[in-house]
Amino acid sequence: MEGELYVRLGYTMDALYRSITRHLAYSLGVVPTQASKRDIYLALSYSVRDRLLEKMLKTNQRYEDSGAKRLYYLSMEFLIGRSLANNLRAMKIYDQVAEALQLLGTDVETICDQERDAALGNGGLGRLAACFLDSMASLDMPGFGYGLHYDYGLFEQDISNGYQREKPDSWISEAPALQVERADAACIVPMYGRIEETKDKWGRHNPLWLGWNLVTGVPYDIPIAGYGGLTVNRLRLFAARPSTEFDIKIFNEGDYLRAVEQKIESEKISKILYPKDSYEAGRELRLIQEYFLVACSLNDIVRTYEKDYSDFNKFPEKVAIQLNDTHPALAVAELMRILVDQKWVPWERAWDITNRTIAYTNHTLLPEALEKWPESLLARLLPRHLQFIYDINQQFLDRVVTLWPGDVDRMRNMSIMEEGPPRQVRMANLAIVGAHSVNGVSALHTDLIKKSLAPNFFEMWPERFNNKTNGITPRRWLCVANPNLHDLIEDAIGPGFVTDLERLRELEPFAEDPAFCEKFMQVKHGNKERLKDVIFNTTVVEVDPASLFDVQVKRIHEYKRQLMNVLGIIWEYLALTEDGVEPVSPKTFIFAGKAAPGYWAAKQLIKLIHNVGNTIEDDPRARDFLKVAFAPNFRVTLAEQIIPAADISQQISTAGFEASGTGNMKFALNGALTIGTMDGANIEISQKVGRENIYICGLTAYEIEKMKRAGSYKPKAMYDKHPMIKRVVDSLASDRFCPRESGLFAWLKDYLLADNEMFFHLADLESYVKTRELSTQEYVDKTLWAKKAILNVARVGHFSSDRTIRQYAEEIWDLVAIPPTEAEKSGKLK
Ligand code: GL2
Repeated sequence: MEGELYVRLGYTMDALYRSITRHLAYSLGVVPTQASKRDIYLALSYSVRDRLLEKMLKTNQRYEDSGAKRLYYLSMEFLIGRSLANNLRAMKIYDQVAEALQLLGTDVETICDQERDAALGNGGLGRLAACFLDSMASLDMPGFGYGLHYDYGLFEQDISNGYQREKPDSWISEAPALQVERADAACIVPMYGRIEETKDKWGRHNPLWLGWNLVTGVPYDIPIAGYGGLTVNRLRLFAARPSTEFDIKIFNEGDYLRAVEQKIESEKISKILYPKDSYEAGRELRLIQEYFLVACSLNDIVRTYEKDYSDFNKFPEKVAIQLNDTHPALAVAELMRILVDQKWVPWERAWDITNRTIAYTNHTLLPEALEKWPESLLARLLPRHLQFIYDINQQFLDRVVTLWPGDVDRMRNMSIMEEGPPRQVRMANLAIVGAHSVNGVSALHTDLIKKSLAPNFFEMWPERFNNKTNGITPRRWLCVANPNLHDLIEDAIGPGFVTDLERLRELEPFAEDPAFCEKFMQVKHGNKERLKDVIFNTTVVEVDPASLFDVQVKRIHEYKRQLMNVLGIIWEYLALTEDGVEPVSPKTFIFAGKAAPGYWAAKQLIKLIHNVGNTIEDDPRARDFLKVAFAPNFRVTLAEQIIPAADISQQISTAGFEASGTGNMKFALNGALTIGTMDGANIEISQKVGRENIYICGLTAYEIEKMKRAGSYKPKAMYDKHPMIKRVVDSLASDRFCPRESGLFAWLKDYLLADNEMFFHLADLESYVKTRELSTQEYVDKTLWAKKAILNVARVGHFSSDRTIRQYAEEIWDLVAIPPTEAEKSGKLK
């Protein structure tokens, strides 16, 4: 029936060809023979959008008819990357489109390559949100994303003489082809102003929030196609606009410039994504952004609910709100304000509704990332919200006092307000108090939340805390990124595993099948060949696909320890050139990642990686064995090219610092072997793939914690005792890697030898280098390697974001799937 269904859906090659040429003519005004690649890309995107929107309307109708509960995922970041190829795969029209494009004299890869990444996120947290949207749609769940429509996404990274240079990413200048502006659903957001204490007609305390400024939130919808293409959900991104194009009053007063200024001031809110990963700058505009997201989203959520219900009794049964980190924690105060001030729900009742609706995910334990905002700023920006925060805190602390009378330390610790000066609002405490569920993102991370981050809260509400180990969508990270591996697996175990990833287990017997191993290694080699070209085109470094590709790609951060990787490379370089120890296989070390623009140490590391690479390349004794490449401008699209080509995946954060990691999962799914510490989800990955199929090194989180508490980490003693550690560290202090910029890396010696070196580089170095050696030795044994790599693929099905989302749905949201009707499936519905 598939053929007939495709005709009905307009998914045949003919229909798609017609649709593309029609859009070329009527949306873009060009004839096919004169169309540029960009024209064809747009025409194809519009053709896809037509079909997606049709399905989105039907999906929405289905949800409405069912009266089902809806989940809203509030996130400051959605790191979508490109959409076109993903949508073609989801709708299963990739091959038809490929044929249609051939008729237009081009090919599908070239056209998909025209798309710009939607880089509306920094890293793991934003990409997780994107994977979750994909999973909710693929599981037919009514789950929707809410975020901000930034004009500028994460900056583009250029490398100049080894230094990072940032360039603006004007995402908006090439208007994303998929989005639909929904001016009809715009909302008004108040901010600033003052409180007037009044009494209502019964003489009750009735504070009024007056004199605010207004900003308009204009939604843009991006359709999110589930696999199979029948369920299409939506990501709604809000752009800030002035409440009227120009303030007529100011304008009429003849103050044209002030009117323009006010317009610019409003639009500033959604101008740019803050480029810090796991870190908060504490800037006023950032808080305004967070509030703007919360206010627009809740307005939309409440409005949707009120279409069907006249009171709020059923709100928690029909609405679930997930806070992606503390960034949208003001939702707690905003929902209270809407219920109490606008809907006249009594305070206690409103609190019960709020608490049963909202859930919070913590994504990091890094102290600098725990958001706190000055009370004075909140008092100015959101005076009414601050009153709600005071009231919430008072009620909460009253309970703490009842449970632990006289325990002042505990109260101080748990309070939403932190004593000053300056007094601050602790957003994590607000989120924990306001939510019925608090979850971590890996087993270790959740354990650390309970034991170190929030032990008092855990003691008070143990049932509130739970774990949801992260996952990744196999649609993007296998089907789109590595189609040849996907096809090879499908040939072996049959279709269906893309939506049921545990089925990859059926691959296990193939790890012993020489013919399959051979094909598997061929796919890897093909991916390495392709990456070789990408690297050459962006760096002019020429890498050899026959060498071992050892990859570390992620944000540059001290805790992720790119520096330890570099120390390992220097170790191997010195051993080779000074001690005559040749590595058993030639190796290519591939790095990529952005450093936050203000993060000096991270930017120095980028320079160090380049310089070490250059020194090795200039050294005839070394260049045939070791190579270092830094691929610039890491983003989703580059990850899709690098990950399928990796032999080794480096996941070497200091244990206890990486909440979960998700790159680790993407690499394992693509048949790379992990060198990793016992941190985040690495621990669970090692349990699933088996300790013999992963290279674990370094101290555990508890060992590190113990050493920290005892003050027993003495890196200088390690340096004195271990000659090779000494040689490696001293080489940094010399000008060996910076002959033209004398003294550039000298600081690293002091850094590494300080007792308070937070990330334990030298403590783990020897264990790390030994583990690397072992992995290189095993790499040379191709049969052994293929077997281990295949077993990694076969055993990481657990880390599908479908599994994660099912757990959220069952254990936190109480959300059920609303699958397509028979009529939708047959394509007969009009
Ligand atoms: C992060 C964590 O650092 C990372 O370990 C985790 O995998 C992701 C998703 O849960 O969240 N927290 C954070 O603030 N960023 C992350 O990537 N930016």
